[in-house]
Amino acid sequence: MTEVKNQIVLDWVKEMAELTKPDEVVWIDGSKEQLEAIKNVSLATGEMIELNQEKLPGCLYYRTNPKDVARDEKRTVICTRRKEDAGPTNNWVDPKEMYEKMGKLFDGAMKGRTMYAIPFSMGVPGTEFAKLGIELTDSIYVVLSMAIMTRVGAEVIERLNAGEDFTRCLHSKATINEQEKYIAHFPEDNTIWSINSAYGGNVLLGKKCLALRIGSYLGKQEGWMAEHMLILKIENKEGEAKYVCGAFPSACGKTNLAMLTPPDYFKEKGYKISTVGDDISWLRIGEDGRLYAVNPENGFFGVAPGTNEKSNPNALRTTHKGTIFTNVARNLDDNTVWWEKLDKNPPENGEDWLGRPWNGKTSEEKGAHPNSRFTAPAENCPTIADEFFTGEGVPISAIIFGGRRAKSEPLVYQAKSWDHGVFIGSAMASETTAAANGQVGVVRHDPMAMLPFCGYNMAEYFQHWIDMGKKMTNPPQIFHVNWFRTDENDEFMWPGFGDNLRVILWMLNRCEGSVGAVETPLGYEPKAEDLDVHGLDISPETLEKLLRVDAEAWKSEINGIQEFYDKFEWLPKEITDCFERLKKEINEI
Ligand code: SAT
Ligand code: MN
Repeated sequence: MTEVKNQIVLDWVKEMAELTKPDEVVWIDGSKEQLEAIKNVSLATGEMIELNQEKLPGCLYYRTNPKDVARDEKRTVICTRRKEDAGPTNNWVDPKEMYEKMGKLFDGAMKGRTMYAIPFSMGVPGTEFAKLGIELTDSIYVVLSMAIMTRVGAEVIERLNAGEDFTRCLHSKATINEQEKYIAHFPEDNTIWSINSAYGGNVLLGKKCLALRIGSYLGKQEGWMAEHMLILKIENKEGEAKYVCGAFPSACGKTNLAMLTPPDYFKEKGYKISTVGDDISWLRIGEDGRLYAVNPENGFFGVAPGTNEKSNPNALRTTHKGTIFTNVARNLDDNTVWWEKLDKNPPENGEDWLGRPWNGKTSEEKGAHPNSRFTAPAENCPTIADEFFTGEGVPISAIIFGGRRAKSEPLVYQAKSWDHGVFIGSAMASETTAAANGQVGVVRHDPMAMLPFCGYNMAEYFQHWIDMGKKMTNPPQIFHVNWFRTDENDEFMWPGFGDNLRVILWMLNRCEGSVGAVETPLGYEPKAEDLDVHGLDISPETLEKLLRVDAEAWKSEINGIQEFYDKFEWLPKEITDCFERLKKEINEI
C-alpha cells in the first residue's frame, strides 16, 4: 500500500495511539482484499453477519446496542473557545475541559483491540470542493461503512503526503456506555472526537460531523456553504438539464426525492430524473455568479422502513449489493432482510432488530427499528448522475426548503428574493422523527434543516447565507414545500413521491419566468392551473386547500417563530425585516 509519509499525520496518529493504547494500528488503503480480510474478522467475532450472498451479494447485517440507535443530539457538542461562537442552538463545552474529560475516557479505550486508520476524502480527491479526513477507530463496522460512504484509497494518502490539510477524527466504541457518550467537535482545531457509540450518525465522522458541522464552519471561513441538502437533476426531452437542491430534516424523504420516479405521463413527455446526492451538499459560487453544488459523500445512509417498490424502487435496487443493513429485521429462512412497508410478505420465521424470534405475520411489534438504515454505495443507484463521479459542481436553479407539517404550510411557495428565502429557511419547522433520540412528532424549529448540524453560531450562519446572496449575480430561486399536509381526517392531501415532480416543474418554470403566480404574505404561490395535475386523482377543492394560506394557523406560527428567534441575541436585519413584514401582512388577511 502507499505509505503515509506526512510527519504531521504520523505524529498525530502516534499520539492518539499512545492515548487509546490499541494492540496495533492498521492503515486502511481501501483495497478489496484488505476490506475483505477485515470483514472476515468481523464475521468471526459476530460483529457483522453475512447475508444471503446469492440474493444480496456483498451485503452484511449489523445490529447496534438497543440504546444506541440514532443520532444523540444531547450528547453532541461544539467546543469553541468562546461560548457565543457555538451559539444558542448548540451544546457548548470549553475545548480544554472537553479534551481533558474525553482524554480520560479515551485513555486505554482501545486496549486489546486494533486501531484502524482510515484516510478518506469528502468529494472527489483533487477537485476544488474536496476535503480530506483521517478517522481512527476501533470499530470494523466504521471501517466498512466509511469505505462505502466516503472515498478511501491511495490517492487520499498521496494528497496527505503532499501536505494537504485534514480533519482529525478519533472514534472509539469504548464500552458503549451511554452516560459517557460524547460526539465532540473542535472546529478551531479541525478535530472531531466521538466515544461510546457505534451508531452511524454518531460515528461515521465524515458525514454529519465533518461534512456538515466542521464543513459549515470551514465554509463560513472560506466563503462556501455546507448544507443538509439533496441534489436532483431534471432533464427534459431536449436533454436540457436543470439541478435543484432540497433541505429537509432527517427522515423527511430526501432520499426519496433524490431518486424519484416520474409519473408515467411525465416519462412519456421525455422527462428524466437523476440523483447527484441525497443528504449533503457543498456549494460554491462559480465564476458566472451562479451557485454550484457537489455531493461530498460516496454512498447513501438511508432510512429503511417505508422504502419499497412504489415509494423508492431506485433505493431498493441500490441496496441489493455491497450494502450494510443496520437494525432491520431478518428473514431466517433465506437469510435476507425485511422492514416495515417493504412488502406485504413479512417473514414468519424471522428475527427482529433486537435479535428476538419474530413472526411478522402475527406479531404486533415492529420487526425493524424505525430508524433502521441501509448503507449503500452510490454507484449502485440506477439513477446516479454522471456528475456525481466527476465531483465538478452542478449549477443550482432552485433551493427547496421543507419539512413535515400537518397543518399550516401550503404545498409550495416561492420566496420573493434571496433574502426572503433566507428568512423562510431560518423560520422553518418540522415534526421530529426517529432519526434522533427523543420524542417523535413534535414540531420544532429546524432552520435550513441544519439545527443539529450547524457547527457555529446560527445567527452567524444566517448572516453567511445573506452574504453569499450578495456575492451571487444569478442566485438560485428559493422555495418552500410541504408534502405532508393533512385534511380533517388526518389523511395526506398530496400523493407525494414521484408526483412531487409536478411541483418541481412548476418551480423550474418560475425560475425561467415562464409562468405567473399569486402573491401571498408567505411568497408566490402557483395558480392552480399552472400545476400540471394531468393523470392525478385530485379534486380542485383539495388543490385549493393544499395551496391555501391559513391565517389563523399562521398567527400561531408567527408566535412559534418569535419564540425561536428570541433565543438569539441578534439576527441579520434582512431576516427581521422579512419577519416584520410577514406579521403585518398576515394580520391584514
Ligand atoms: O444518522 S445520520 O445523521 O447520519 C442520518 C440523519 O439523521 O440524517
Ligand atoms: Mn441527513
